[in-house]
Amino acid sequence: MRPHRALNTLAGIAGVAILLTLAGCGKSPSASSAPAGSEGAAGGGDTHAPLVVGFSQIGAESDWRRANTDSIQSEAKKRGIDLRFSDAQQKKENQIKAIRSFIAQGVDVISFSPVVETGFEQVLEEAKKAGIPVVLSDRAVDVSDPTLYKCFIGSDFVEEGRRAAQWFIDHTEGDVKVAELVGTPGSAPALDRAEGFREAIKDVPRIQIVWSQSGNFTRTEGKKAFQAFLKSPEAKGVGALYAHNDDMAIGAIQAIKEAGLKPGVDIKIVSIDAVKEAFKAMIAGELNCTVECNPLIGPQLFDLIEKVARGEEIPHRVKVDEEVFTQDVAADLIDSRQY
Ligand code: GZL
Repeated sequence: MRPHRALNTLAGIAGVAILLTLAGCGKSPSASSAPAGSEGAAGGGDTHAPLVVGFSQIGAESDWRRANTDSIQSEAKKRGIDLRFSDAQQKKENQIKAIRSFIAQGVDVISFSPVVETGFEQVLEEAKKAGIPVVLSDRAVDVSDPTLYKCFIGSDFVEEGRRAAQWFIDHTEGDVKVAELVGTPGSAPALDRAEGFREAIKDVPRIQIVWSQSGNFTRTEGKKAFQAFLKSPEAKGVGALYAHNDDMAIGAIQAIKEAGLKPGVDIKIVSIDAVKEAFKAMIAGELNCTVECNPLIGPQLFDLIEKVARGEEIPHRVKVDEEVFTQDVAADLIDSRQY
């Protein structure tokens, strides 16, 4: 069963737990504050030794990811945590290798953002056998045993897909043919953003997705995929693009302009993340709406990790609050955007 379905049934119960827990998380826990990399036995066991956390990051594929990495690395530094950070270059096998290395190093807690939902069961079993708790950051895994990880902190990608569709429902009339640039195939955000969008338009027959292809969450691949689409017969009559992230939308905007069309006008565009480049595109009238997906989860993530290191209970699912931004507010808000 895909994680968000299983976990949503517990959402209500966990809701109060989440609020109570995060309230507790707000206080800086009494974990050691020794500077990162200081001497002393690794691990939270000794009150003076820094907490040792192994983190496998997906890569640096988008502005969102780079902001997420900055948030994680800066928060670990601020808390004096010994962060063992690994960049997987968007490859699952690199993440599995990194997690095995963290197990061998005997870190206190493992955290990672799984590039895709499946294929991590075995290595998570190994971490559990080694007694090392795991906290998922940003993306979920699809595993049969939910005890293989202590918590998943990240956005509600299905809701993000619904919100993207809602912009087209509210701001278009008549028949709308939609092209979709999909994120990394098999990843939680790609699967869930596709699901949420389709759920929202299932009772709106005038809006139909007529083309769907992966741009792997990158600007380059998004542009390449959309260039090919614009040259194909499938592009006839398409007046809308739904991109699973801003980077792919920005690549598509370049392709649309090179094809002599007006992005945001000839082809209305809604994407997800709400990075600064998306605000610039909205100010230029080239993007119509971006649905926020907040990458700045470092503080919440390490609140949860430090609680786990102290053996305290934490909610199995923590959602990140987010908004929707449109052209009319972009100029006022761009200077306040932190990523
Ligand atoms: C979403 C995150 C996605 C972003 C993309 O939480 O996993 O991965 O939407 C990023 O920009 O590449």
